[in-house]
Amino acid sequence: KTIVIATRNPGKAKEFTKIFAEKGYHVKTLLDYPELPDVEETGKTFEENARLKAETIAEILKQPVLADDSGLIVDALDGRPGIYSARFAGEPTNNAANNAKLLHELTGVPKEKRTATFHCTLVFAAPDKESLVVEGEWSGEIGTIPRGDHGFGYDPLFFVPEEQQTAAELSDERKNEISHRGKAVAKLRDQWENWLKN
Ligand code: ITT
Ligand code: NA
Repeated sequence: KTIVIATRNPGKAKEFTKIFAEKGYHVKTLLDYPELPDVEETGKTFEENARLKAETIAEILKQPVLADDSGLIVDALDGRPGIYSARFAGEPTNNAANNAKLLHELTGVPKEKRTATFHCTLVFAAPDKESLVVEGEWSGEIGTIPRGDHGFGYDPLFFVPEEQQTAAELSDERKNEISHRGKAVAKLRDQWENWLKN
């Protein structure tokens, strides 16, 4: 059993590989298909961008494809970087520069105003089917110093009050249990095998 995920983000690829391995699926990502095009994310919402990625690649491969569009919504920044999280500090994605820019923009903002939410929209597309869409969110606070070396992206700055740790200090297993992506995958699990059959 193989599942194709339309991502070139190595951090996402690693999380999905682990999540689906537990369900008996082997994950392939676009890192395994270097010949496939980069899908331009021209949408205005997470769902539009996830649809673009999943539906374009499903059409090319003629098989079911899952895509993830995700990002960090920071309240003190009126929701930025949001759908632009990967390219906050410019293209190509530079996680260190993104984190530095986030800290810089929050200079002087007190702890109680540093609330933020990770969002994940997953779209599962297959040729000649209406796509399946699920989402998950995870609330936290933006710290002032990066902590931890697990995970990827903004994880070292995303403090989770319930755990008293940043997302990058959590084990990979724990992050997958409680993260925006983990929650979205849990919803998908309830629906996708039926959806694939119909
Ligand atoms: P693909 O489109 O190829 O999947 P991408 O990195 O461009 O890769 P997105 O457009 O969905 O994907 O951008 C998501 C960005 O949001 C990602 O690069 C991180 O900066 C951030 N992000 C999403 N989920 C995250 C997580 O679990 N931990 C840390 N940062 C995350
Ligand atoms: Na992207």
